[in-house]
Formats: sequence, structure tokens, C-alpha cells
Amino acid sequence: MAKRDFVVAVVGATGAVGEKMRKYLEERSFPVKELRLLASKRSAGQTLPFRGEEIVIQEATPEAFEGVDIALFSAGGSVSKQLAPEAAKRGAVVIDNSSAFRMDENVPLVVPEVNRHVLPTHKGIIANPNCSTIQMVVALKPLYDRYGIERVIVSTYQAVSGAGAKAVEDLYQQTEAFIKGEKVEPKILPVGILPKKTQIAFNAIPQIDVGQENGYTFEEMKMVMETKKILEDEQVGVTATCVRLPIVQGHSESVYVELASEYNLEEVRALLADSPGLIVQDDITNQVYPTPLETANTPDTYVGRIRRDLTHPNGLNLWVVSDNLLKGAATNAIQIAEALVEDEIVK
Ligand code: NAP
Ligand code: 3JM
Repeated sequence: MAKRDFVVAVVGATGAVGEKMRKYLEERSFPVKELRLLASKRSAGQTLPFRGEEIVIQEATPEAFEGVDIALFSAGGSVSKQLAPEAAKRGAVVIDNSSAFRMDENVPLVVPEVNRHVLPTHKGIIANPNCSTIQMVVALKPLYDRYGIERVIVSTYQAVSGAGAKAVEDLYQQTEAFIKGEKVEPKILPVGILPKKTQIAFNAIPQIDVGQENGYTFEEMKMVMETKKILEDEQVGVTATCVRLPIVQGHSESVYVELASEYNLEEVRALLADSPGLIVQDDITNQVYPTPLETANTPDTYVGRIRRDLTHPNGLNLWVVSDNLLKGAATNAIQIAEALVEDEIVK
């Protein structure tokens, strides 16, 4: 139980993730004394509801963090780079959803079920991993602890909401235009800042975030680097292919894991079913498996299609599904805040 209530700021309050943060702070009864909703100048003066009251959105400036205990950032990397140190300087603990600080050695990268023990090492900023990494490590951690992991080959099936509220609007517009036989004019995807656009309606786009010199996208390299950091093991091999699909909410992943030792499939199923934050839905003969549509708006990670690789004694295939805006972003961030309070790291 918290000994007091906290001043909490949400930066990017008008965005897809910020909206879920506000709702989830209310639903989980986080001990909020004052909620400060921050966004760009464009939104300043508008209001959003919280616990039955309308809160006026303020422009995110360094001064807006005076008196803030916990600052949840979800306004993109450049806003985090500019303002997270300002918030920390004023005494706030920052939980940052962007990729700006994730690989910084002074910044813990945390999924509470997996590596809560690193939270006390923070120096003012804590990073929330990428959505695709979070759900994968929730499923990998119990396997890593029991058998060790040699390598992981992952392909993702990612929802459009991962690219923000405007990308979702664009998916609806494209879909409507396509069905009416009108010209489809993609505006955002694959990457907002790149000039060339690709239709997402009725399509699959094998690019999430910018391309790299090594042929991978930044999203794919986030999965590689963040997984090693969270498992605290540079020897775990990870290779990823990240694909955007015309799904609104919920990322899915086909995860192939080569364990470091032989395993018993029933033991694996029991291990996963007993793990915090994981729900096993796995019975192919009765058509039981998680889908993003059916698990959206729930905070857990789901695993199904648990089966042996018939060509390798230590190979295991999994299908992992979670809501990218919840466990992939807002829920994980607020679970970090809850752990900070529970463990009296923020007092
Ligand atoms: P979004 O729907 O596009 O929302 C962006 C938010 O940022 C809006 O509230 C916007 O406010 C605000 N913003 C933009 N420029 C700003 C500025 N200069 N100062 C202050 N606020 C500003 O995006 P989203 O999907 O919610 O994602 C937001 C960020 O969260 C992403 O860019 C990413 O870094 C991170 N994210 C992380 C994960 C994860 O896996 N952990 C998942 C998704 C997103 P206005 O409405 O005023 O423009
Ligand atoms: C998810 O800096 C930006 O414009 C945000 C890009 C972005 C990120 C990121 O790199 O922070 C969009 C969506 C993420 C993420 O979680 O890595």
C-alpha cells in the first residue's frame, strides 16, 4: 500500500498510448493526487476526463514538471530526449516509452514480471521496452530460467495502432476508399517521417521503423538489442522480421526458440501457464489459440500453438499475442510505476 498519493504527469496525453495511460491510471486506482496532462502546444487548453473531472491539457515544457513525482512519457523519441532529463532534474522519476534511452547503460529497461530487480538502479529515467520486445520476453523468461536459450527466430504481425492514432485513422480511410473502389492514398505508413508511403489496407508491409545499413529495420534491431539487455545475456541470439498488418490493436508473433537443453513439452506448457502475466490458450484440435482481436483491451500476454520443432530436439514454436497499447506500452509503464511504489523506490 502506498503511504501517500503522487503527482503524475502523462506526456503525449492526446496520443494512442497516452489515452490508455489515463484510462489505466483510473481503472487500476493508482494513488494519483494530481494528474498533469501534457502534449504539444496544439492541444494546450483542450480538456480530457479523469475520475469524472475535466483536466486541462498543458503544453509540455521543462517548467511543467515542477512538483511531479512520476512522469510517463509517450510523445516520441525527440520529446523524450529533450524533456525527460528536465523532468528528472526536477525530481520526477521518468518512465519513458520511446526508444530514446533504452540502450543507455544508466537506464534500466524493465518488464516487471521479468527484471523488476533492476529498478533500484535507476538514476531518474527508466525505459519501457518496445511493444514487440515486451510480449516476447514475457514468454521467453520462464523458458530461459528453466532451460537456457541458444537463439530465437521471430516474425511479427503488428497492428497499425503501434504507429499512432493518425495511422489508425488512415487505415479506416484507406479501407473505406478501397471498398468503394476509390483511389487509396496512404498518408503515414510504413514510417511517418519517410516520404514514400505504402497502402496498409488489405496489405502486409515488411517495414516497421526506418531501415538500417545492415538490412534490418530499427524495429527488428530493437527486438534484438532489448531482449539481450532485459535477459542480461549477450549470448542469446535473436533474429527478427517485423511486419505491419491491417489490424487495429494487438501484436502477434511467431516465435521459434532453440533452447539450450532438451525439454518436455507438457512441462513447457505448465511452466508457461504458471508464469506471471502469461495466459496459455493452446488446443489446436479444438481451435483454441489467442488472436489479437479477441485479446485486445486486456493487460496480459497470451501464448498458444505450443509445439515441437520436428527437426531439432531443442526447438520449440510459440504464437505470442498481446495488446501493443496495453502490455506493449501503457500497462507495462504503469506496472513499472506500481512496482516503484510497492518497492518504496518512489516514496
Ligand atoms: P500518437 O498517437 O501519434 O501520439 C503522439 C503524442 O505525442 C500526442 O499526444 C502528441 O500531442 C504528443 N506530442 C507530439 N509532439 C509533441 C511535442 N513537441 N511536445 C509534447 N507532446 C508532443 O503516438 P502514440 O502511438 O501514442 O505513441 C507515442 C510514442 O510512444 C511513440 O512515438 C513511441 O515513442 C512511444 N510508443 C512506445 C511503444 C512501446 O512499445 N513502448 C508503443 C507505441 C508508442 P498532440 O496531440 O498535441 O500533437
Ligand atoms: C514505437 O521518435 C519517434 O517518432 C517515435 C518512434 C516510435 C517508437 C520509438 O522509436 O520510440 C514509434 C512507435 C516506438 C518504440 O516503442 O520503439
